[in-house]
Amino acid sequence: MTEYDSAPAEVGHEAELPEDHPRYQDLLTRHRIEEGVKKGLTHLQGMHAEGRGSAFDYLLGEETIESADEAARAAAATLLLAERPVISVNGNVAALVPEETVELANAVDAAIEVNLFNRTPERIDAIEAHLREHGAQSVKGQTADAQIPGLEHARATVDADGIYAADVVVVPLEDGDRAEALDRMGKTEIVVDLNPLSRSPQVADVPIVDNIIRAVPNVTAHARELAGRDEETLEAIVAEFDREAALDAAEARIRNGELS
Ligand code: PTJ
Repeated sequence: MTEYDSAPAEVGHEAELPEDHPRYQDLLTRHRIEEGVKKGLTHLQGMHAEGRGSAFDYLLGEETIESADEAARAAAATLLLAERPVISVNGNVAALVPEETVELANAVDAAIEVNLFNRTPERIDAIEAHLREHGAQSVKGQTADAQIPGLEHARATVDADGIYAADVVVVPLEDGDRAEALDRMGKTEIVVDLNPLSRSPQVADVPIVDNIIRAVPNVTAHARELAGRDEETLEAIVAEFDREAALDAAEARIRNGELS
C-alpha cells in the first residue's frame, strides 16, 4: 500500500479527487498538469517540472512556510509600486492557476503575457484562449516583436510593450537562463519556485519558495490587504524583505523539516 492507493485511478474532473486525501494538493496539481497536456497548454516537459516541484513541496510539508508568506507580502508591495508590471505565463502556470493569475493581474493592475520555453504558435493560441476563458480581458505574447538579449531565438521572444518594457516581472516556474537574462536587463523579478537552490529564485529580487497553487492566491490576498496604503509603507515592506534569509529558511525547512 502507498499513500496514493486510496485515490481513484482515473479522474474525469478534479471535483472527483478526495479532498481529505493526505496528498490532495499533489493529486490536484498532477491532475491539472495532465489536463493541461491533453488540452495542448502544457508541454510534456511540464510534467517533469511538476514532478520535481512536487518532491520539494513534499519536503516543505505542502504548506506555505512563514518566509514564503513574507515573500508573498513583499511581492504584493513590489507589484503595487510597479509602473509596468507583467505576469509571465507558461504552460504549467496556465494549467495550474489560470483564474488565480487573472485575479492577481486585476488586483495589482498587471499585464499578462504568455511566454514559453518551448514556443509554438499553437500553444500560445491555446494558452491565450484558456486565460480568456478564465476571465482575462487582454493577453500579451502574440506580437512577439522583441528579444531578451543574451538568449537564443525562440526562448528570447517577448512583446516589446510587455515583458521587454516591464519594470517588474512575475516569473513563475521559470527556466534559470531566462531568469538570469531578465535580471541582466535590470528587471525586478518575482519568482515562484519550489526549489530554493534553482537559479531562478537565486537571481530573484523576491523569491517565493512555495507551490504556485498556494503562492499566487496568497500574493493576491496580500495585494488586496495592502491596496490603498501609501508608497512609503509599501516601500518599507519591500526594503524589510530579506531575500537571502527567505532562501535560507526554505532550504533549512527542506533539509531539516519533519515529514508528516
Ligand atoms: O510551458 P513552457 O514551454 O514554457 O515550459 C515550462 C517548463 C516548466 C517545462 C520549463 O520552464 C522548464 O523546463 O522549467 P524547469 O527548468 O523544469 O523549472 C521548473 C521549476 O519550477 C523547477 O525548479 C521546479 O521545482 C519548479 N516547480 C515545478 N512545479 C512547481 C514549481 N514551483 C512552484 N509550484 C509548482 N507547482
